[in-house]
Amino acid sequence: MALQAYLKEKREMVNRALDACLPEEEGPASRLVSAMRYSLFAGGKRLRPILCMAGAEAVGGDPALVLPAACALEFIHTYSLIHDDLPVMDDDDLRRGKPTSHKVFGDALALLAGDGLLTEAFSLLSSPRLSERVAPQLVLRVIGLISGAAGHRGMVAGQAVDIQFEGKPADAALLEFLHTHKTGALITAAVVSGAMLAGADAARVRAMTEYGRKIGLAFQISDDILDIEGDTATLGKKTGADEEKKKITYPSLMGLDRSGEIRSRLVTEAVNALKSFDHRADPLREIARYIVERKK
Ligand code: GRG
Repeated sequence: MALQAYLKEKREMVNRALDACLPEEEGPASRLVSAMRYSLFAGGKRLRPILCMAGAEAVGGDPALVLPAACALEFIHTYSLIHDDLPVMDDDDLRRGKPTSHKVFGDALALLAGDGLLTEAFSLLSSPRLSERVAPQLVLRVIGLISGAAGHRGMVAGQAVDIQFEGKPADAALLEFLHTHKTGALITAAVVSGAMLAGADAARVRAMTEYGRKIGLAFQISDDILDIEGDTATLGKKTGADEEKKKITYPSLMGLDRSGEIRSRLVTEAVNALKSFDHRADPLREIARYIVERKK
């Protein structure tokens, strides 16, 4: 219950900040901005921004200080969902319980809404709101970290492999590459960027990186399991899609039971990675456990 209250409080902080970052606009670009806001406010869990703030808190920082980075992470995540749903990628009709962006705004505007969100993320990261309160060298390192995690060495590489290997034989190494890149990279960058902006030393950054990698992989295994065991109404997206599209997933390669065991082991390892942290890292410990229990 304590975790639920924590998540709610942080989600509300993020939602207010996102609204301020991207207000509705009048004029010729108003429909583009509406498309960006449509997906941004379609009801996401805000996991990545919350991890960023929890990462800052765990090292004694102020979560409000890292809000521009937290919002940037949600912009990048939302762009990736819009593009992933496009007919040229996974061609999905439902996301976050609502019709996908291209179903409402058409393919071209959905593509551009994603482009707009991705680009604006870096505008947020480089804004004075961050660099006036955090050493600019730290901000630059965080921009490097997040762009690396989002781009062709991170999430984009994972997405490329996901699409390229649909229906093809895969082994455990490819599966791990796919999941650590497509999902794990941005989740790791979220928690590490929060800690870095709050002044974490090298040892703490290493511990956070370890924690992020473990929960990122566990989170994607949960996603794979929910695609089989979850329901569309709760998840807000179609289930059974992985099997239909012959995606490479943990259950398809290892079976459901083994996938659950691997996920539990990863969560234990994630919590162990934080053993040198005090009670301020409790939300991160709880979030790791929540990954196993989540239903959406
Ligand atoms: C298009 C470059 C590009 C990348 C797309 C995120 C992604 C990569 C694809 C979405 C499909 C998918 C199942 C990805 C795995 C990551 C994942 C579980 C995304 C959903 O994240 P949640 O559950 O979503 O945090 P909400 O809606 O709560 O924010």
